[in-house]
Amino acid sequence: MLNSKECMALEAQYGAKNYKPIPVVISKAKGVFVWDPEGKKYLDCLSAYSAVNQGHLHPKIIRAVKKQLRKVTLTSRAFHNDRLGQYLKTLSEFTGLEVVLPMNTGAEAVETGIKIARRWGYRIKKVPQGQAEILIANENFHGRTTTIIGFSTDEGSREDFGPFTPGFTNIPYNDTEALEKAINQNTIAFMVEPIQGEAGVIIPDEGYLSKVSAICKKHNVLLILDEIQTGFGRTGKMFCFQHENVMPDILLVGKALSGGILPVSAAITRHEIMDVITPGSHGSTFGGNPLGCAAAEAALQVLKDEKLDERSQELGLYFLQGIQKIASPLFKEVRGKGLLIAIELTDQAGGARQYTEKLKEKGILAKETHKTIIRFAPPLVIKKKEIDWALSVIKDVFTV
Ligand code: IF1
Repeated sequence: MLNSKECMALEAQYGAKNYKPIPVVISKAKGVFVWDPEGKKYLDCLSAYSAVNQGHLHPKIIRAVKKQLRKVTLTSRAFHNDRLGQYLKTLSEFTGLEVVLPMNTGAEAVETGIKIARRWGYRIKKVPQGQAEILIANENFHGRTTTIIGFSTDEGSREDFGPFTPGFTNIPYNDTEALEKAINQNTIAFMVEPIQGEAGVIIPDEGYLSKVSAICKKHNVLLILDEIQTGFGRTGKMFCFQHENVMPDILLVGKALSGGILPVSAAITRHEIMDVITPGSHGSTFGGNPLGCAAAEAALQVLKDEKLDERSQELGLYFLQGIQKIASPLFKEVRGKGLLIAIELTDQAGGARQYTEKLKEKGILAKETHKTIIRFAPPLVIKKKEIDWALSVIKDVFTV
């Protein structure tokens, strides 16, 4: 078995340098904890960017996957498989929407949402060919494909990757007036994150989503919610839109949909919208594969059985208030919803990276975003006493 140094050296030599990871190698995980090859134990406060909300290697999900591994893993959609239908039913009922298009990664779900919306725009809303326009928020993060980064406002993500796909217009986030002003007769959709993750856990004003929803309805514009990061209990409800009693026209999900076992994502909508998708117009070799379906069905069951949305709400508030109480002069703001929490540091703090590295030394894995923001998003199965321990470490690291 390789030690941490050897693992990192191999990555450095043979891997593309598209990441700058915290210098820790994870070789084993269980629940909220991970271990490095030397046996050092860490509390995972990132959850693979909210993909392991159910905790690492959840026994019920692992059991379901193992069972499926003895039967069939991949059929392609050229044939039916005996897991897909039941899974689609479970997911549509779980979300309150009607019909699912299964994909793998989050970015693919986003691309799928864009394709559904455009076809709906031309065929149902009757926008002139080639004129469909989708509104997007500034500071968005929806993935890494060339189309998606084309409407990113983050230079690091898009620099020298053009030319980009036309048909997208950026507007300010958390600004319903800007939304209403930007809508014209060719606007088919507004795609938005209910909380902006990569932007630094930016929580919009209360009422934002419900106003957005009303504006979209009024102008016959589809509301596409990207809940790839905020979905499945992360913010204290199964979906972030449930905080405001709205319903998206198209819901995009991924990450924790499979409990972190496999890439499983989906675009979910109503029949009247999904019906524009016809045989041959979209698909994926692995999308809807029986192994992914088995993992996802079990992952959804775990969320329900263990009421992870309620846990997230309750323990998230406890964790958030605990960090706020530390009241370090290095904190500019501590904010969060459910177990999606961020500390924004003052400019005097000198950058977040030194603190994420110190946290790592003391046994907590968290990741900085945008130089001054540290995100804490542990698996939703975290216990109060583990949060208490985390709070003592955070206090230690930020005491000046
Ligand atoms: C990376 C952040 C998280 C997402 C939303 C779609 C996708 C993501 C709202 C695409 C993915 C990731 C990808 C990851 C970093 C990460 C992230 F820091 F960028 F913001 F989660 F916090 N919509 N988010 O957050 O999903 O195709 O990756 O499955 O390393 O790029 P994907």
